[in-house]
Amino acid sequence: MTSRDFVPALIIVDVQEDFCPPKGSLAVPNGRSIAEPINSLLAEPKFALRIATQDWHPANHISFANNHNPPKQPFTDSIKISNPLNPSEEPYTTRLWPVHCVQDTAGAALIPELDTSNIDVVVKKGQDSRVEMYSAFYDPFRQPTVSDSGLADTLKERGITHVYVVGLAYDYCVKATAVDAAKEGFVVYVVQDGTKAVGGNEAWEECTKSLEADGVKVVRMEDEEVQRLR
Ligand code: VGL
Ligand code: ZN
Repeated sequence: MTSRDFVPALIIVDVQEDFCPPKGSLAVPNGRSIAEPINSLLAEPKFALRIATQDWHPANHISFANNHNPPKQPFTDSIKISNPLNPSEEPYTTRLWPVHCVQDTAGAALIPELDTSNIDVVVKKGQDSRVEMYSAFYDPFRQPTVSDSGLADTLKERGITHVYVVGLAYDYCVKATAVDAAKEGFVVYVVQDGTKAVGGNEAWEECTKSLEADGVKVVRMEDEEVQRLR
């Protein structure tokens, strides 16, 4: 690959009913409003690959507060989880959520405002009940990885060099996906017009700093990184 190669892919993360007002169980404020900028990105001619992801949980998923005994409070409570294949390794604390994006339910559907006609690949993630999976690539465990969506292989097979990430939510699945894409060696941009945060302004600032520290550039629609897609 020479430095002049530009083979961009678009990854649209979890633009699903449960993450959008008015009825989503884990609605991100103004989540539905990102459909318009995302549709205009989808129409950019230079994308070699347009991917949508869906959070796609079994009903007994570990991230649902009511699956714990005694039941826990969504949003405020967290639990310590460790690698189900290697329980002494890699424990970390993860936040619990309301039931959301259960496989084959209306809440798991992509929102109808999204123009899905030129989406090439749909990646389903979070299907293993034992692990949380914010990233569209894999769960956070490495000794070993428990669940891999195959997304890195898909991008590499197509010769992708640059990845543009949008969707929901900025401070969770968009962030984790963008950081893993950078670790996989792609040049990664998050287009801020195409994303919203669960945690409001404070979360927004913190997330932007942490993305930049991990080598992801946060850009806007009018910036040259987006304009070069025309
Ligand atoms: C997400 C919380 C739980 C996301 C998914 O798509 O950002 N957030 N599951
Ligand atoms: Zn989820």
